[in-house]
Amino acid sequence: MKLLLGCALFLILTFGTTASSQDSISVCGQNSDVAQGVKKIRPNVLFIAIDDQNDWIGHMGGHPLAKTPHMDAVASRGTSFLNAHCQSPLCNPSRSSVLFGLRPTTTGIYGLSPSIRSIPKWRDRVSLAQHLKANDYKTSITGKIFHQGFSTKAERDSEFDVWGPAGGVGIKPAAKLIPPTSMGNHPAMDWGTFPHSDTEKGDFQITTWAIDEITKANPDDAFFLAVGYSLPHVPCYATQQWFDLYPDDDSVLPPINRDDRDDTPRFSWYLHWDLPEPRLAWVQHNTQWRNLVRSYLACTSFVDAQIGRLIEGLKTSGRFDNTVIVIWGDHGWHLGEKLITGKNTLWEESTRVPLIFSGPGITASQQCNQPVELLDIYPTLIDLCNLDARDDLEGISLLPQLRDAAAVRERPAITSHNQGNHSVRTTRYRYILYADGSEELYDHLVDPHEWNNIAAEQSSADLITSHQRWLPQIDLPPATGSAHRILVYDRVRDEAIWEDRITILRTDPIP
Ligand SMILES: [Ca+2]
Ligand SMILES: [Ca+2]
Repeated sequence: MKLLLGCALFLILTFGTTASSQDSISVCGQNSDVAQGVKKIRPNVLFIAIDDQNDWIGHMGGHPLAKTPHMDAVASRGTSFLNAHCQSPLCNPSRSSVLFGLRPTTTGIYGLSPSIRSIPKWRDRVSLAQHLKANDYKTSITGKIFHQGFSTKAERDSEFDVWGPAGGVGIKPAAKLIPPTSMGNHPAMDWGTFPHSDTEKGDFQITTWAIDEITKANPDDAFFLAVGYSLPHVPCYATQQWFDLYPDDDSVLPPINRDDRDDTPRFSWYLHWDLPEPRLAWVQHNTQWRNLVRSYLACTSFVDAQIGRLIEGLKTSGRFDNTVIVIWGDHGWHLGEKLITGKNTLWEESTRVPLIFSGPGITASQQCNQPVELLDIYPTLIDLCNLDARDDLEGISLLPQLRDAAAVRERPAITSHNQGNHSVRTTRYRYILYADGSEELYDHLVDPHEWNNIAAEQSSADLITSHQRWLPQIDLPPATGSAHRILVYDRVRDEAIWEDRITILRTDPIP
């Protein structure tokens, strides 16, 4: 009884304190610290990234048939941000932004290369994991968290304490399941089902490792466990049971507008000029559209089931109540909308992602409709873990919204893709400015699919001005060593250079 009373007093005394920490002790099975005579709780953090996961998550409503009961349960127990957006619609720049707290326009990282650590200015930048480690967290990683690997053990050790399996696709079919795709027949451009077991998949295996890591975690240590799922990134293979969740007919297809690109600037094509991801015309011509959509949905449900296993492992370990869970996708994915598949656009399909928080200090059963950024994860976790604030992060803590989803957040969500191309997403609108000065404006109140570009309408002028004031103040050219998905525009010559190899002229036919 004395112990229980002590615990209750401890909880009363410590909730919401901001004192800095020094010595770790274990009180009542909680991770805690003592500083200046004040004790405080240190929650564990389960940090779950999903590669190329768009808004096709049950409770987000991005696809009416999407089945993700486990993520929906996490959302019900916490706060889900329904208007959350990546800072770049591509793996490396988006993940660099999340993990290091910087916009792509601040680092110049827009492509799949370089890694942020190879840029001298950011070589010693303290990442989210390093900041937690410096505050006595035990940090563990498995699966795809960073886009790039690290070549030496010393480099890996400086990023995380413990490295689990890298995960990835796992078992693959003997040959591609779909016909050769246009634009290079990239091996990753594949999807469908073939005879295999869920246990042979990288995402299953990293989950097993992560559960074991939770189970054996020292109860006196707070842990930061980063688990990065590689699906539904292509190649998106799933076993038949996950396909069976979705009808094998055209009811699974997302709504599209055949004339959708008639009112988007020509420059919008430049952002995805020559990519491995096939266009809608290709998947339709090759009767692959429905197969791709079902494969993507099947993989999302499979990943959701792995998240269910993780949560179950957390509950079994007894650490569930003192663990902050954050689930995020690094950027979205088009599955036919705007006549393309893939990412590399500034539209809703590319930028909108799941962002869900649950755990201690987070109000349950909340959905927040205000625009927020993945960049906000770093400062939010600092607040939720009761760490000292940092003044070098470009995100804003979401703690006010995690307490009350209606708390006002003035700044919109900004997404950039190469220098000069930006989207500003407010509660109601999306404004896009391209490097050549062309623009788009969408009113989500009446146009949730962003089909009707109203930028040229006279009544839009004031709205455009009000959105433009949020454009990034710093807008760097690509960092040295940039490659893959890099677009550079010369305004004087009106020429765009794609990938350092293709000069795009105003008159070139769209590929
Ligand atoms: Ca990705
Ligand atoms: Ca349109």
